[in-house]
Formats: sequence, C-alpha cells, structure tokens
Amino acid sequence: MLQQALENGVLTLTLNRPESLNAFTSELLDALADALKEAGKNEAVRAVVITGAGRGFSAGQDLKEFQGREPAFRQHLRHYNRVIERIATLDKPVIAAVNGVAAGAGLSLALACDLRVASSAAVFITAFSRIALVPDSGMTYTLPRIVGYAKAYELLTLSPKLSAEEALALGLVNRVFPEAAFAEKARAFAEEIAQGPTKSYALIKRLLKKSAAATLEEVLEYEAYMQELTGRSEDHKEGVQAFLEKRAPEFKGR
Ligand code: T3D
Repeated sequence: MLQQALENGVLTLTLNRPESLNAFTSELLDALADALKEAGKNEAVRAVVITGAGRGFSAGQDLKEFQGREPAFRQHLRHYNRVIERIATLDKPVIAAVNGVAAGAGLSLALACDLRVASSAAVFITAFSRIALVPDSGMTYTLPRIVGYAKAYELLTLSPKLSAEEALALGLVNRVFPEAAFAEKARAFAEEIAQGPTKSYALIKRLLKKSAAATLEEVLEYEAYMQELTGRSEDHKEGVQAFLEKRAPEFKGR
C-alpha cells in the first residue's frame, strides 16, 4: 500500500495501489501521515520523495471506498488534512515525483509538496468539479498561490487535462523529465537536494510559509531570527570556507 526506501539521504514513499492509479483510502492516507511523522524524527532523512507505483501518481480519493455508505466528508477529510499539515510543517524538502496522472486530492498532495518534478507522460486534472465537489486537501490554498486567481478559477471549474509541458508553463511543476528516464532523473534531483544545506532549506521553508500570512515588518524580523540560526550552523561555516578555498562545499544538514 505504501512502500518506503531510504537511500543517500532520500526517503522515497511510493503510493502502491496501481490497480486504481493509487487512489487514496483512509488506510493509505494514515500510512502516509505516519511515514511523514517518522521522517521528521529520522536524522538520516534529508529529503522526502512522494511518488506512485505503476502508471499513475494518484487519482485522488478512492471513489469505491464509500459506496453504499452514508458520506461523512468532513470527518473523512481529517485523514487528508493530517498528511497536508505534516508536509507543510516537515523541516525537510518534500518533492512530488509525478510519474503519471495526478487528479483530485492526488493533485492536492502534489501541490502541497515543496517541489514537483513530472514525467513527460504525467497528466494533471483538478477533477473535483467533474464529480460536483469542491477541492480539498488545501488545493484552494496552494493552487492560486502558484498560478494566480484567474487561472486557478479556470482549472478548478473547467477541470481540463493538462500535459506535463502545460503544467511546466504554468509553474505547476519545477522540472519535466522524459518518461523513459523519469525515475533515474527524479532520484538524481532529490539526491542533489538531500546533499544541500538542508538546515538552511528547513528555515527557508518556515520563512516562506510564514510570509503567506504576515506583514513585511514581521517577515523582516523573522528573517533576522532565522539568519541568526543559519549563520551559526556548521553548513554555513563550510559554505564560506569552501568558497574561500575555491572548492565545492560538503554540507551535512547541521
Ligand atoms: O470522500 C471524501 O472525503 C471526498 C474527497 C475527495 C477527494 C478527491 O480526490 S475527489 C476526486 C476523485 N478522483 C476523481 O474523480 C478521478 C477519477 N478518475 C478519473 O477521472 C480517471 O481514472 C483518470 C482521469 C484519473 C485516469 O483516466 P485513465 O483513462 O487513464 O484511467 P481509468 O481507466 O479511468 O482508470 C484505471 C483504473 O483505475 C480503473 O479501474 P478498472 O476499470 O481498470 O478496474 C478505474 O476505475 C480506477 N480508478 C481511477 N480513478 C479512481 C479509480 N478507482 C477508484 N477511485 C478513483 N479515484
């Protein structure tokens, strides 16, 4: 259901229900939330990748899970919200490696990550309005912040299928890699990030999250505080030393 592998500082979490394009069940969401919590505690993890098994990233909610039962949407969304909040507060870069279709809450999950890389075969669909729902899992927060209000409104109401190239042009993804080399390229991208100054990345993430609802004055103060923390880190000393010695830095995430 959820596969985990830790290699070279990168924890890869693979949604593994390929027969339904990795549609989410409560069980899968809880496993993902637990894995993200553990990733926060494990010092060996310096970056997290979320990807999908088979030809899909995730088709969102498993539409078969509640058939024949009374819907309890608000209660059920707690499973999603826990995942989204854990990604937002995890002090490590979280990368969505979108190997195939990302629809509904599958797209919400990708948008909640800090970075997105896509296979040239990936397809992006907001999907909620196609089944007369509103978005969830933070998509009305993340999407307009990435593409702006008017594009977000269009994507959420008309729900077109976007190709990887269209998603790249909109800024929905950071990189597109050819389908045949996707796994290898996505891994290399994540390993490069995991070898970076990850303590500094963690505080950049906190600053950006805070800036979404803060005044300039508050941000200036928070930046100064965070700069004090990064300025005292081993990685900062190494970065300056490496610059002076004209060599590549070796960051440890401390
Ligand atoms: O309950 C709550 O709390 C509400 C929460 C809502 C969150 C949401 O995510 S709402 C949005 C839910 N997702 C969708 O509406 C997307 C439904 N899927 C599709 O529109 C299409 O499958 C795709 C566009 C994603 C991909 O199309 P295609 O042609 O590449 O694949 P396919 O043939 O439609 O799907 C392949 C199989 O996956 C198929 O199974 P089968 O017929 O081979 O046995 C299909 O039924 C299954 N599948 C795809 N999406 C889902 C799914 N099974 C369960 N749930 C799905 N969401």
